Amino acid sequence: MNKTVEIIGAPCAFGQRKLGVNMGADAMRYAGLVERIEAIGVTVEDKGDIKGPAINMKKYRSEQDGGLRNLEEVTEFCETLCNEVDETIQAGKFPLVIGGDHSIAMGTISGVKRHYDNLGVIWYDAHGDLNVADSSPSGNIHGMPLRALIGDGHEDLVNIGGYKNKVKVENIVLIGMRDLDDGEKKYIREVGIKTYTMAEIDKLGMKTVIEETIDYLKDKDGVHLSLDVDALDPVETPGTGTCVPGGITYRESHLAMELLHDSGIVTSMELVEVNPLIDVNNQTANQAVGLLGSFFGETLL
Ligand code: Z70
Ligand code: MN
Ligand code: MN
Ligand code: MN
Repeated sequence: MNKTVEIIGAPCAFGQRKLGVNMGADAMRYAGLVERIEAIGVTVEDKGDIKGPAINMKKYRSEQDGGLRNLEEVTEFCETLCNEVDETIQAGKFPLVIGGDHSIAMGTISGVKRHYDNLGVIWYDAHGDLNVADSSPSGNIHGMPLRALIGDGHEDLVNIGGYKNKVKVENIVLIGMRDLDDGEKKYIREVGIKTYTMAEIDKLGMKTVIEETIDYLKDKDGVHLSLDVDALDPVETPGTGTCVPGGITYRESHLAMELLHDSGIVTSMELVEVNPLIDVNNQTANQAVGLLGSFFGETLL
């Protein structure tokens, strides 16, 4: 990485119901994130945390907000984040957003997309995050960000940053899928999103999955990597709110980060859903920092 990496903390928990994910950014700082990237010889600046609305976790799906939880808070958080990310890219720096729950991707990518006409997105996650209110089993907005970025869902979410249609379906690669809701499966098949479920990862191996992903996105003018730690297997990586067994290993994830680093195609990144209150000895944040080390060019020899 020859650019300065600018860390933006996004302590948002409004996209789901488990408090603690708002402490994910600090858990990664405590795990040595800045020092780890500096040790590679990359310049890092920590911009600190986005100032969002005060904690106020609603326990209900609001009829008024189309069955969504904390719509106003998520929207406000994402609007602020969008502008911060925009500013970072304008300053010629690489934005590394650390969450926070995955609803923040609507803020990150809305800011990123202002700078690219044809943005590719890698969604490394157990989940598709492709719900709209009607297909959502939970009303949790962290299950909806990718769909809102495509242009479907509540108007407030779709229009974050003051414009809509940020991500084209043909520019997305889903990796790690193993907990898709029925409406999401139907949608993925209908519009034909490039998808690597756990079955494909097992059959092809992570090396081929990432090589094919790089090849698929190589002509885009920018690529955003959105890494939800729940893509990883909860036996190794338990500190996240929606654990799904049968996931990607820490070691496979390292390989993915190393190959993406070597390709040089990724132009922005976020790492989300680390929840230190659910974790064991901060090991999930430690692993997240390890993966970020590999992503920014750490080598074993
Ligand atoms: C489910 C929903 C989800 C993350 C869980 C789960 C969504 N599909 N996303 N954890 N990061 O409620 O929409
Ligand atoms: Mn600012
Ligand atoms: Mn997610
Ligand atoms: Mn997930």
